[in-house]
Amino acid sequence: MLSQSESSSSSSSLPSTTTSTSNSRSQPEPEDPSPLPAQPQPGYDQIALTWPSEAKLTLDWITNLISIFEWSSKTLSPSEFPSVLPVQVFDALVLTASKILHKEPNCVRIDDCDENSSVVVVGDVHGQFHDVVFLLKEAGFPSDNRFFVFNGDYVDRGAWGLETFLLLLAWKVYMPHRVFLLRGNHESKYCTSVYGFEQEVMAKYGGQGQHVYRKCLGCFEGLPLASIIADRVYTAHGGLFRSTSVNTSKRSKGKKGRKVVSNPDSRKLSLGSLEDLSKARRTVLDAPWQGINMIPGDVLWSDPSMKPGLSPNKERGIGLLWGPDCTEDFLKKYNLKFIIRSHEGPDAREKRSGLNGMEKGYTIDHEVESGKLITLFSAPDYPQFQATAERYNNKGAYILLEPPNFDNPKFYSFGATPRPKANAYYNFEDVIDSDEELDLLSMTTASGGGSPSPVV
Ligand SMILES: [Mn+2]
Repeated sequence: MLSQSESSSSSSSLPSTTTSTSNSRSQPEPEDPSPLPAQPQPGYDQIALTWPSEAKLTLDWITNLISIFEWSSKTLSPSEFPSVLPVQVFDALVLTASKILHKEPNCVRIDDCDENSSVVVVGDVHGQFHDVVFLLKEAGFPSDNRFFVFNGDYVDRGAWGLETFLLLLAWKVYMPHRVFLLRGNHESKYCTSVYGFEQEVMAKYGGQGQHVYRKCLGCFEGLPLASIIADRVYTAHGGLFRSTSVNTSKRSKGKKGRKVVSNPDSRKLSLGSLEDLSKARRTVLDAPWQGINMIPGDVLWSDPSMKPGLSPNKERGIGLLWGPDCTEDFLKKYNLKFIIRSHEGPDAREKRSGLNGMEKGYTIDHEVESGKLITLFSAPDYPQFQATAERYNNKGAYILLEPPNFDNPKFYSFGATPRPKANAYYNFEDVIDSDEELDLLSMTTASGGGSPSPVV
């Protein structure tokens, strides 16, 4: 094994080993060329992927996609990407996946796992394609007996967001009831316009870039927000969310007997229910930060706190902070044992006093009577591009949930896979490292998504 596992009850002990990987270099070095999927010659259009008839993807099709993307990422310039993934094949893949995703509920329930099954949970991967491939090979590919839940943030910052997202969509199409892709805050118009994915798409598809980018945004809107695994584990990118039910005590009778609803902003925050979550409108380009449809913003952007209660997440400018009491209330109410959320890498954790760092790829944030809150981050040596010479050298991690109850998580940490040289698609020297201090003005002007929701 390249990595070690440990149970959650001894989370502070074992260091992870990384015999085959390196995360101490400051300059990524290209790997030796891997075995080629075909014989790419000058004029490599013979290795262009084709869409199978009746959209019947196979394991061979996906392993070929991986090989081709590994090869193209180290051999071709970004503008040559359509020669391996023609826009027609992109269209077919994204359309097929979008149809499946849009039909899923806001909170997908994974309850057909049995005594022969395991469930792998994955945190942020941020365009680090080679690390995702390593993770999939290490954990084992999705199969009838191996479920995968990805907690979002597939794109941005890393140079291969498109390859990463398309690979995961291919798995979704191939095994729609085994692979679950949840939305992250970066699967949005605002984030992708600031942190590189939009520029990556334009560099790779040129004149067809706007079309490709729009199709990706449409697909992002279909991604579900949360999952519940085996009735024991809740997962979401950010985490918990507020209640939307009207608090009747806040209503009072007006002089002429009309009901007066108090200003929604002054309404006291309370923890939302799974019913509230099921009713949220998730098909928004950007999660609104005000108005009546606040749950998507909470689920995608919130962070845990050591301070009890629910409060606005002022650092982020959107979402909530929730305390251990809220974790306990949520777990107890739904008879759950774990919350697994993601969203905070080593850069974000560096600035959060009272919470552990992200060196191992995961942290236990709350330990309460009913269970625990875990943060899981799966992008090692993150961010790929960094203005300072000193790197975080963080490991990524994934979690394995096993029968009989799927509520005794095993943690697997792993180091970074060598990356081909690549240029960043955003100005990483100017853009702040984490998502703090969300620029609400540019969010509003970028897409209108931040403006108050329309009346529904
Ligand atoms: Mn995030």
